[in-house]
Amino acid sequence: MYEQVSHSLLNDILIALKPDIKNKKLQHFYTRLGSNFYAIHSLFSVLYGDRQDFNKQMLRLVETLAQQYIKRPAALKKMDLAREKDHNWFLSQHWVGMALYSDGFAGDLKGLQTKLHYLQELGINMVHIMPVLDCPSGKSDGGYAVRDFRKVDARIGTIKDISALSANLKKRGVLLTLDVVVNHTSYEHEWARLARQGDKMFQDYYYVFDDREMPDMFEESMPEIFPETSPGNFTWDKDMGKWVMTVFHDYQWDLNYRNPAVFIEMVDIILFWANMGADILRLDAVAFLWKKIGSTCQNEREAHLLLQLMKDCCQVTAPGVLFIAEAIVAPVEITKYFGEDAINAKECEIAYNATFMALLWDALATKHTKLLNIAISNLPDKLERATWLNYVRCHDDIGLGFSDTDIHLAGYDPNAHRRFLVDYFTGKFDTSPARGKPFGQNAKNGDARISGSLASLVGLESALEEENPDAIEVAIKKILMLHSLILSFGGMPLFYYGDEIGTLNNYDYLEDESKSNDSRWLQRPTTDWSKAELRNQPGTVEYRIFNNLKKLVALRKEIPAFADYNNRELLDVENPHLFVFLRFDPQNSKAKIMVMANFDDHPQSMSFDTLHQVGFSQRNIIMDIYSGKSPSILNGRIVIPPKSFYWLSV
Ligand code: OTU
Repeated sequence: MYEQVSHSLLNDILIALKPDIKNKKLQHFYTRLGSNFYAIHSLFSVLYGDRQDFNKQMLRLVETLAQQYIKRPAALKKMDLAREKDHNWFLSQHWVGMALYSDGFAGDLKGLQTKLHYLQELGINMVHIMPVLDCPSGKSDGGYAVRDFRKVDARIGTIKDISALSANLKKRGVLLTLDVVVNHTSYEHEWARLARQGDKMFQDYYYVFDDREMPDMFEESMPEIFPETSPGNFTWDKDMGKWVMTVFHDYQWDLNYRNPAVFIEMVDIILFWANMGADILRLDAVAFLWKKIGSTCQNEREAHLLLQLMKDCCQVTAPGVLFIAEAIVAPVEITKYFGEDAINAKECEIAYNATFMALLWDALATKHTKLLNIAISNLPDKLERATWLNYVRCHDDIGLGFSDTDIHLAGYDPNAHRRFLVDYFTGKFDTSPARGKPFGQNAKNGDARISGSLASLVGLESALEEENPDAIEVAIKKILMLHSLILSFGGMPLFYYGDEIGTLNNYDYLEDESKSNDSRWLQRPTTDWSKAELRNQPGTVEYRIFNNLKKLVALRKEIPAFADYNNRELLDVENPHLFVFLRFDPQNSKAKIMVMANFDDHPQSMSFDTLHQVGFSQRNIIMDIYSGKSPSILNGRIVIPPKSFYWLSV
């Protein structure tokens, strides 16, 4: 029955389309629209079905999809067709990404083009260029407070530079990832400006209230995201004489997706960037898309429906483009952003594996892998056509979002344990070499997160200061071990710029008033290219990190068992310092890799029987493909040195 309603509406819409659309030959567009329309219509009805102008809004949406399809460059349309045929292309072990700020990395977008060879030298073939759009200076949130969704920030270049960069990357076979900040705009965005001038239509683009009645009700259940710099979730706007919802900074206004006009505008923007040549779009802060009194205003069902709808719309116009969900939320919530009740990802094909990231830091601090093992074995299975973005560090803080139940199971008290981790990484203990800083400390509930660059958090900064070669060696080992895990876990590894040469904390931000209260700037470096040059000089820290990572990247690409097909088995090896999992190739049962990591400061071992059980029977021909050596075996146990890893194969 329902299909019939949707078919008849689709027919009406096709008749009503503007002549400039109707007169075009849009065969592939119509095929895709036909096959996705039932889903689009159903989702749009659930969200906006009670509106008088529902059919008109549906028509506007379809027109938006068609207009952007017409504008989509022929080369990208060709790529769409190829990717539809090979729709699991992104699950391959071939891809290795890096996230970077174009200004921090290379001065600006033009500069970035001159440094692509450096990324390729390391083996990077996916680049996430951190937000490039126009933001008010000093109130930019590192690019996440967008003033104009179609204008590149003058500091780093122009839209032409993006086109040139995108074309250059395509020639090199490197994927381009760009951000779309879907949850909020800058208070200086045109919509916000008009709202401030009293335009009711644009006030309806945001959550705007005359008095504190509704904001107070929302506040009863909403947590604070930036408690130090932007406490509360609403800001009084003098010009408007009203309260506006600002979940992040007071200059970031939350968009109101109860208004279909907002949804259609954002779909238009998503498709605009798809048409600029982005292969992957990182949708920022997706957990926050729907606000409801009585809830935390995160992970609401409607937020998922909106994402499914965005995906279905993108499927019609630019089906080759993937979405990354940036949802730094509880482990059980994250997998929902792949889309529930489906085999194929219905929302975002890729999601940040924030759980794994935080667990790696936990294992590093405790030297124990109990929590890591428990939490990974409790991680829900992903959908078939979905994959993780595995990372060690990024531009944000490290949030300690493990589940309390898992922390209990590991034998810790959740609050005390989280406190310990913050203290450890901010160097509060004599035994800790870490040089992080707290971020987002909340005096009301004791919450805190951690900032700092990878190198400074693992102790390289303090080791270099002490000129202690042993400590330097340990720090480098930690950097390599963590990367060996994100490269082998299953999913796309995402390096963070600077980590490949051991870049330390950047303290410059303390001199800048607009940044000094946000410790996340510690981990947003300006690349020192003379330091990067040292990667060519044997013996230097840069050489040791860069070249070993390069080797790991190259090896990963050669190992089909590292592609992501739910082909990982976590092994219980009865040693609380080890993290061990098996990767296998679904196409070839003989091609197996055993990944082992020892988080302890002492050598650790596991029984050879465990390996035997999973098919590593002949101990004499087992080899670590990274070092090219056989691991030592003592009394029937395989031994792994401190802060080290193996990629074992037969
Ligand atoms: C994202 O962050 C960005 O990565 C941050 O750089 C921005 O400040 C923020 O959005 C606002 O645009 O929304 O779902 O703990 O992890 O704010 C997670 C803070 C986000 C970040 C969180 C995150």
